[in-house]
Amino acid sequence: MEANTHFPDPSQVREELIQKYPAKVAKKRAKSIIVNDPQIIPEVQANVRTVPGIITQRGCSYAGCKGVVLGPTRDIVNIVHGPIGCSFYAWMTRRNQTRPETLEDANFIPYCFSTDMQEENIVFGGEKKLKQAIQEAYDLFHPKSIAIFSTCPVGLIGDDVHAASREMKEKLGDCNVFGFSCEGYRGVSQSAGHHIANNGVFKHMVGRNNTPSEGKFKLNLLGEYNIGGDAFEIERIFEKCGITLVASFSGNSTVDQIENAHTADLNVILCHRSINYMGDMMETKYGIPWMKVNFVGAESSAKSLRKIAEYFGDEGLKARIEEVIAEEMPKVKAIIDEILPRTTGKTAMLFVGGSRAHHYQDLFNELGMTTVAAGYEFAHRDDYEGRNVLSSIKIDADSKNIEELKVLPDPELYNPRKTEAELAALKEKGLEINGYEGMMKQMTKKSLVVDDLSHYESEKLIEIYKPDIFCAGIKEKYVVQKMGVPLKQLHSYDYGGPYTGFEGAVNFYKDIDRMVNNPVWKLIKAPWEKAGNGAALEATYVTQ
Ligand code: CFM
Repeated sequence: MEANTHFPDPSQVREELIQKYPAKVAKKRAKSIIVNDPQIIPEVQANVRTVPGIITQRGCSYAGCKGVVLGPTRDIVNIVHGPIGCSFYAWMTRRNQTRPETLEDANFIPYCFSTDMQEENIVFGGEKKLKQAIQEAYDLFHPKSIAIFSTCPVGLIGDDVHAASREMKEKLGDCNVFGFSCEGYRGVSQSAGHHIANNGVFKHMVGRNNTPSEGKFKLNLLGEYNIGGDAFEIERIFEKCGITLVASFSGNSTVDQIENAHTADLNVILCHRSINYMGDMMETKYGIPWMKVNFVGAESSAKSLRKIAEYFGDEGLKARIEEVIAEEMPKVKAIIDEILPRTTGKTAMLFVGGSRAHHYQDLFNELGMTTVAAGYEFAHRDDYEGRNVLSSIKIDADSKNIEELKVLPDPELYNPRKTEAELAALKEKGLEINGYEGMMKQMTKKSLVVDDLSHYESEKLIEIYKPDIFCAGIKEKYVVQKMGVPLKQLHSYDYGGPYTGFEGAVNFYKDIDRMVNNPVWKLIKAPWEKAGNGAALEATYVTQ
């Protein structure tokens, strides 16, 4: 795509963004605000602590572990060990959908399990209460698995959730109980929680069920959490193509699937940030290669399917996939042809967690729209610059805090699915195995890349660029819309979705068309605009 020349000078924008900060803060933020060059990708400061006082978009380690990775599996009872607030705000807020096969199948997603820690538990310890909670959940539901999530006070008072889990697992006999030390403060963001979750799922779940899985082309879908039904659409496509989905980590998934995941022959990774650890660990222990794919965008979906076919190297599968693409694409094309003239030339900004700021650029490209600025809340340098920078990433004290599992090939189950020669041949064909090129390579020259965007910076960016749409989350939504710019929630999708695959692409085109072409935005005046230039705005509050 052509470089965007009709936009403000990004170097100047960068200066403007940091101008108001104290010198020390400005110096730090400057390293995370980068003018892109896809040819010579500059270094982005990422995965470092947010400066105190700055309003960040980030969440916590507990959110990444409990909410993101473990939350979407429907038949695990996820007990939060902590004060009730940590559960209330984590309860069903991510729109991860699930579809039990029968009405009798376990589905605990609508429930909210908490030990409801009180002051007494903080002073005298909460392990007794935790064990009681595990027993109560078991008696009520008889789940296959119970997972325990530590909130901040648990780490502070030293409750041993692992010992309590072990004890209860032994006592109950037929329930797999395991704990996570995912206290909110464990890392600089929810990214730490992803890593902790990957370690726990790998240690306590994957490999427990060796029943061979059926099917000729068996894969796991890693890093797809079925927000707004995304996984349902991918499942539909796989089924049509004759691809067997052994397990999904973890949208629309079950305990049995994850425990059996090591019987698949390929891992495809959607969200690299949250689950790449699993891909690497499964490769080392079981010999299953992983491949980065993207099912966000119709073209990207077709490309990803072709990559899968190439990996399996089966002519029948290749032909079937071409048939499916040929069947699905005309429906997509009919819609995009109608919408494209209305969206072409418009601009977007994307600031979401760790993957979508990259993936959704494909859908905006399909709409003829340019992403002028994008960034992640909590991703690492490899998600920006590509995995080839992995060896040069400095491991700081915060990262050291998170356990790196020592993984070895399994003496019985290690079975390299491809020989070295086969892998080399695939590489030769342009198939990147265990690789990810990151977001910046795909973005235009002189677009702006901002890591851990602050609230102040987001307002400034909008003021300067006046984008046609801003993509972020609920915390940003109404502030941005009051500035007269529509905000699409890319975490929860507002009330929409699915946005993956072919049907998802159509949904997205229609939703974005409705948003960027709605005349209502021109009628909105921000409070300061209404007050007139220079008029001071005051907060109003009630006093007694
Ligand atoms: Fe991966 Fe996600 Fe994302 Fe993420 Fe998230 Fe999410 Fe996200 Mo919200 S796992 S990194 S921690 S794609 S919850 S489904 S939307 S910030 S960009």
